[in-house]
Formats: sequence, structure tokens, C-alpha cells
Amino acid sequence: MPFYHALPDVPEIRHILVRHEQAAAHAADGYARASGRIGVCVATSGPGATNLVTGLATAQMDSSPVVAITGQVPRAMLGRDAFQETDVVGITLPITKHSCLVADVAELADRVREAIAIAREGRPGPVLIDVPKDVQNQKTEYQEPEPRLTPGASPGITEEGVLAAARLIAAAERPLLMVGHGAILSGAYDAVRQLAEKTGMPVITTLLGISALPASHPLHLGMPGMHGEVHVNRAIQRADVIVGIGLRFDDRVTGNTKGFAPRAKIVHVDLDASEIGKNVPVALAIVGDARSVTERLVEAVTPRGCEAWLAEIKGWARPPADSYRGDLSPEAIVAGIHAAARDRCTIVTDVGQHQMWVAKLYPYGRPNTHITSGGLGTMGFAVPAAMGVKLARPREDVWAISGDGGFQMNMQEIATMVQERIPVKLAVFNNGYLGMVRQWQQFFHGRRYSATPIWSPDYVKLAAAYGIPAWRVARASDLEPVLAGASVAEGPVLVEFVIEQEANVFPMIPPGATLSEPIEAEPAAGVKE
Ligand SMILES: Cc1ncc(C[n+]2csc(CCOP(=O)(O)OP(=O)(O)O)c2C)c(N)n1
Repeated sequence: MPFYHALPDVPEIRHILVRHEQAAAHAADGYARASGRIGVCVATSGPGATNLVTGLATAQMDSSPVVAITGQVPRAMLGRDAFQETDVVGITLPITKHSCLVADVAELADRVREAIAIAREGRPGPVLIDVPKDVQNQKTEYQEPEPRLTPGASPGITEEGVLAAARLIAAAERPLLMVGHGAILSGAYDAVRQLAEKTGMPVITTLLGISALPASHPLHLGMPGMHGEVHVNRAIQRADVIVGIGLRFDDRVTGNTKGFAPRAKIVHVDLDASEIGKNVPVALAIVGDARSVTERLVEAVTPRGCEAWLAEIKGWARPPADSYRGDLSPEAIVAGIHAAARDRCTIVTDVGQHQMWVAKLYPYGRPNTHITSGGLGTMGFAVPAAMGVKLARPREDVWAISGDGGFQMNMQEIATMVQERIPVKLAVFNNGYLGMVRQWQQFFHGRRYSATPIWSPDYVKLAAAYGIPAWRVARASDLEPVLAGASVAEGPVLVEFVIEQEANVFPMIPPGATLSEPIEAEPAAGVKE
């Protein structure tokens, strides 16, 4: 109450009233990812604060600088199970970079300043500040404190490390560049392209590294890991040197680490020293900002080419396994959205099969135009995160692409979009299932579709209830006119794509298997119970 009482006195702050606090955290995260600035979310104590948890964990896993401010019961009531009391600092300790309770108004301004600094400096992440109601009601004369924070000294990038990496690249026969979210967070786009072009190294972008290099670049291979293309994963398995920049060799990238990149010496560049050697053994580590290190590497490497190696990898590429019977294939939908939006748009995806189709099929041209929940894999992320992205990028189209499951987790935010005039374009891939889970049930549980069929409301009528235009697309021939109409519409719009119920994402590395063991096409029914 005191915070909101004061808010109208500061008209420079744009406040967006969401319908669910989870959406506030995702929207702040989306804003941060798209703008490179911090995103701020605010919630009341107790249930409001706990509703932020999934959004904060999402931001933590994907290194997004979010600051959350929560109300708390008055200090005298703390620890007494007061109405709407919850220990949100305790709850969020493991899922934030930092969280603290402000026990005195004299500290408040400095705690806010610190929160912003901590969220942004080094490897970014979420910070929570919990402010008891009586502290919010206090007034104080601000005293400039002694500086407590030493400015984030950037870790020294050792010249030996850079030179050793350059020597490994020069001596390699089959080197690869693997690029992750750190390249996007640090804006290392030019440096990554220059490093690739000066050495001829083929480039693999992880799910969160997508758009660090344009998909059309001749050295761009694609996404690795569980749903990576066969030739991309095979390149990893055959490589003799892998230069990993700003990625953490997450299990969805590596598959079973025992068999990951068996021939490769791994050079790992990361700002966070605790990532080095955490998931895979590393031959050489360089701790530092992805952009600065890559720029130094560009200077240090000797020009070379990798034509034969690149041709060998491209020779392993296969046309996608055609698992789709109808004509409204994921390929057609993604191509249709790209044709309508061209390169003027940012795509925000949810989690599931549609996320993988979009990651693999959308030809990203501009940096940081693909935003998704990678580490936590949070269904319900796309719709609210896209609101934050749109606020950061008001002049370009923002598409939120969800499955019918994830969409129903935060579709209440259409009301926020209408009230606050945030014209996000909503796409729902409706397959009548929690598709990705159904796919696992099909492959690994003998088609026992337990609790994955999912009923949806009539999305066109739902949109009508919110007063926004909507279309249902069931045939490929409707794609062009509908997407052209959706592109020019001014406010929020919704397009439902009625896709084949049992379409699958191929290839797929089964859980526990190595990158050398992909399932490339429909398995016979009843494979492996
Ligand atoms: C909040 C949350 N709950 C559960 C899961 C586990 N999960 C991963 S994908 C998926 C199914 C997604 O279904 P849908 O949103 O319809 O998308 P589709 O896979 O069909 O494209 C589920 C339940 C998750 N990732 N996030």
C-alpha cells in the first residue's frame, strides 16, 4: 500500500498491472533480455511474493537481470505467521543471485542501488528486495554512505590463455565454435562472426545462443543437443577442438556427458568461473566476458580455413524426417510467420515441441531476436515475457508462440495487453496434447498417453471476449492471408494453428543416451517400455 501510494508521484516509472504475479516476473525478464537493462517486478507479501518464484527461477537459470521488490509484514509481526506473511527471502535464496530483507529505511536506497548493481554486474541474474510495511512507511534523510560495493572488477583474461587457445585452434583439424547465451548477453555478435570467418570454424548455437550468428551465414550449422540436427551433433562427436563461448554445457546440449565430444579438447570461455569444468572436462579455461575474450581471440588466431571439415559436416545433413501427414506442418507455419514478419520481429517461445520447431526452423537474421526459457524450461513464459519484450521494442513485431498447454498457463495476460495497449501477436500451436510429454510417452512409455490430452477453449471466442481479433488456421492455404492480416493489425491479436495431434520433433536423443544415438524418425509402436 505505501509503495503504490507513492507511485503516482514518480510518473517517469511506467507501471504495468498484470493479472498474475508470475507474469510480472516473466515480463520483467522479457524486458531485460530484449533491452539489456534491468526489468523490475513488484508484488505484495505472502501469495503475491510466492507467485514470483517461477519467474525468478527462470531468470536465474537464464542469467537475466531482474529486480523483484516484495512487500513484507511489519517488522514487529515477522516470524509470527502474520496474515500474508511468508519468508520470501528464504524461499528465493537458492533461486536468485541475491535476496535481502531491508530492516531499516536508512538502508533502503542503498539496498535498491546494490540490487540493481548485483543484478547487472558479472553474470547477470535476479535479485529480490523484501521491504516490511513499517519500513515503507518510514521517512528518512538520505545519508551518503561509505562506498560498500567495489566496482565489479572484470576478471583478468590471461594472455597465456588466449594464446594457448589460438595455438589449439591453429593445430586442430576439426575445430568447432559453440556459442551460447553469454555471447548474446555480452553483445559478442561481431566478434563471434569475425572469429568464425578468420578461422573458418563452423559455428553451433545453443538454444539460448540462437541469433548470435545469422542462420544464413555459411559457417552456421544450427542447434546441438537433444533435438539438434544429426549433422550438428555428429560434428561435436568428431571435433578435435571445441571452443565454447558463453555456454554451460547443459545436459540438453551434451546428452550423456560420458560420451560427449570424445575426441575434443574443450576450450571454455565463461564469465562465471564456477561453470568451468562443472559439466564437462575442460582442457583450457578462459574466465572473462564473452565479448572481450572473443575480441582478443580474433586478434590472436592465425587465419586459416576449414573447408574440407565444413563440407564433411554438411555432407551428413539430411532432409528433415517427414513425420507430418497434413499440410499445415510446423515448417509451413514457421515459414509463414517469417514471411509475414520478415526480419522486423522478435520471437518469444514457450516450452515444448513448438519451441523446438521454432528454434530449428525460424531463420533468425538479427541478433537477440529469439527469446525463450532455456534452463528452467518454463511453460507459460512466452505470453507474459513477450509483453516485456514488446515494451522494450515498441517499434517491431513481437510474436509469442505457445503450445495449447503453455498458453493456458498465462493467457489471462491478454487482459493486461488490452488494458495497457501492448500489441503482442499471440500464436497457439494447438495439437490437443501436452505435445512434448506425449512424444516421450510415445517413444519411451509404449504410447500410454496418461494425462497428456488437453482440452482447450475456443480460442477465437476467447479472443472475442477480450475484444481482440483472432483467426483459426487449419489449412496451409490460409496461412498467407491470415498472417498478413495479423501482421498489420494494430493491437494484440491471436492466431490458433490447428496442427496434427501426433506430430513429433525429430531427431531426438533419448534421455541418458549420447549425442551419437539419435532417434531420427518415427519409431515402431511400442519401442522400449
Ligand atoms: C510449468 C511447467 N510445467 C510442466 C513442464 C513439463 N513440460 C515440458 S513440455 C510440456 C508439454 C508442453 O505442451 P504444450 O504447451 O501444449 O506444447 P507442445 O509441446 O504441444 O508444443 C510439459 C508439460 C514444464 N516444462 N513447465
